[in-house]
Amino acid sequence: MKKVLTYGTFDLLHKGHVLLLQRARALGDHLTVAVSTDQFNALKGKKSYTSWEDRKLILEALSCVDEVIPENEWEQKIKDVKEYDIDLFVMGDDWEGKFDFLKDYCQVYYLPRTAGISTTKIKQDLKEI
Ligand code: C2G
Repeated sequence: MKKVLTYGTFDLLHKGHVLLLQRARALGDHLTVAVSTDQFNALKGKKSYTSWEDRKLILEALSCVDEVIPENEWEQKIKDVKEYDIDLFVMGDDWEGKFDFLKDYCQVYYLPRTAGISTTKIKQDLKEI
């Protein structure tokens, strides 16, 4: 079984997130999604509208997502790849190159981001309604 792993905040889940997750899942047989906790988001300088528990619930409802785990810190990726027996690490290409250190442990693949949509854009557009 080819196991895929990806990370993200996935706040206000939108088409860009779903297309990333569907493409990631299609590259293997099992997709684990590490979702940034509210505490880690604060470290990333992000504040989610949706709590970690609710982001987890929403992602687990997607047929392309097999498992959701917490992302608590930047440094957990190598441990996660080993612990969850990951074959392929996938991220959107806004992260191109940033996680190449994982190539010592698994395949690393960056997928094209979906243009024209982001959680930040959604929040800004909603302010203008
Ligand atoms: N994404 C995408 N297209 C968009 C928006 C996001 O393909 N229009 C992808 C991103 O490239 C990322 C994933 O969806 O792979 C999740 O995006 P975010 O929730 O914004 O995640 P981020 O804040 O980038 O956190 O340790 C890694 C971090 O946790 C990544």
